[in-house]
Amino acid sequence: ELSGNGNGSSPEKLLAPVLSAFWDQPESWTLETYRRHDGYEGLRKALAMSPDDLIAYVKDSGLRGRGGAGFPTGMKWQFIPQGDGKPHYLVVNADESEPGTCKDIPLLFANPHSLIEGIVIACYAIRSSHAFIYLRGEVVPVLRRLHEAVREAYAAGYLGKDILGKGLDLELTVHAGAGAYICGEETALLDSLEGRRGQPRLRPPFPAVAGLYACPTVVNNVESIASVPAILTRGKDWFKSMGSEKSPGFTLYSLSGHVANPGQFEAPLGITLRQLLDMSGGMRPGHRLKFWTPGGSSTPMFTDEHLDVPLDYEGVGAAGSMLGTKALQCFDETTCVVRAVTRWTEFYAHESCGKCTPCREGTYWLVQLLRDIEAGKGAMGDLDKLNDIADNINGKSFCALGDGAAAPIFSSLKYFREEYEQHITGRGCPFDPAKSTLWA
Ligand code: L3W
Ligand code: SF4
Repeated sequence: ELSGNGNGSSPEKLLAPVLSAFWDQPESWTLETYRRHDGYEGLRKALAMSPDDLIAYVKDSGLRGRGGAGFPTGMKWQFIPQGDGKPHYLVVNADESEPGTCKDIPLLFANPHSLIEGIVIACYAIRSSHAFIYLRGEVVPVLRRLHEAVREAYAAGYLGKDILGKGLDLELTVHAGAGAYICGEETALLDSLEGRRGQPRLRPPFPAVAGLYACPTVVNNVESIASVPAILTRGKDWFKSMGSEKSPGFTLYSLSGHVANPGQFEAPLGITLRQLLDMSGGMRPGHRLKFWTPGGSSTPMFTDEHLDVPLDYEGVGAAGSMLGTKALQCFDETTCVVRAVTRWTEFYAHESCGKCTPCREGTYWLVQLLRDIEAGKGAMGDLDKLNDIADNINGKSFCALGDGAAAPIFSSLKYFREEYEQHITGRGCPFDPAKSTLWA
């Protein structure tokens, strides 16, 4: 793995992993290994501060949510009202399901104690005595490992009553979801956790005001919370020395697709895909980049023209997309863009929760049109129809899933309209699926 060490952003200096620092060590997931790498030292520092000072410290570090939206973490903690007499909850969103996104699950598998330590710190800050981890249900080995890490943390006095003799009590519950993408949306996740069908709630009120069991709740992504202990042990200035002013720190980038070495690469925010490819071995031999996603399929796609876009919230935003979950799915020239977009759209149609009409009906129509075009049964007018339907989903749906479904349609038509037209005039797909390993 690559990562930033705060020495600047030239690639050769990006060589000190943080969250992934000891993933390659035997039994990296145990408490013993974690303690050998400053484990739970951040908690000691946190408990020496007042909760308010701790929130201010995390806010000052500039840490932003790693689940897709980039919302400032300290600010979210600060929203939790104090002295309201209600229970407060922390809910960790570990329902990682966005196509291409694969950072939280490996992090939990290799280093679960970084999350548990971050949870204790966050709960101290927001005065919560019960936290939940909502884990994607399909990943049973991760669930087992997480249960074991939680058991270790209880036995060592990092969870339970009077943590580290500081009078802090905290229960941690691990909950496995049942395999619905929509349960990664924070309010659907809360409904699911409460035992109901997972469907988004109207916001406002945001979870910070009325979340789990209608009580003030912080919902944070796994990577956001797991990043907090290192900020405390190494200091907020160290964290701010990486990345850019508005997007400071290090992060996990997930490289996948037609790359020589797929996997997690830890580096400062603001690095470019060109730098990441240079350091990781590039595209598969003999092939070139055609299109890619900066943050999973819900973020508008980029092309090889965007290789030098800084991968931070501002840089990617200015170039017309979103940093999202930093899931860099790279496709080479053997890939049919229509086929890739069809596959993603089938995913959104399948995962649409059905609550609102634009998304429920629109994703279904998009799939019908895309399948026809890919099969050589499309008409030129279908391209405007695709745009029109996506336009009626985008910004008019109840939650972000709808916007996510529209993003690949708009961006692929923007950059590859000719390829769609080729499918229509040539009455079929001009690509040979056998040449693209993705369809094997
Ligand atoms: C209190 C306010 N809280 C905002 C909180 C809000 C939430 C956070 C961000 O979607 C994106 C989405 C996906 N008072 C508040 C407030 N908050 N205003 O801040 O909120 P928001 O609405 O900007 O985003 P979101 O609903 O959290 C997340 C994109 O991420 N995405 C999806 C990734 C999927 C996964 C997965 O696989 N599980 O992470 C990828 O790009 O499209 O745009 O906590 O409560 N005034
Ligand atoms: Fe459900 Fe889709 Fe509407 Fe979200 S946008 S509430 S997933 S139907």
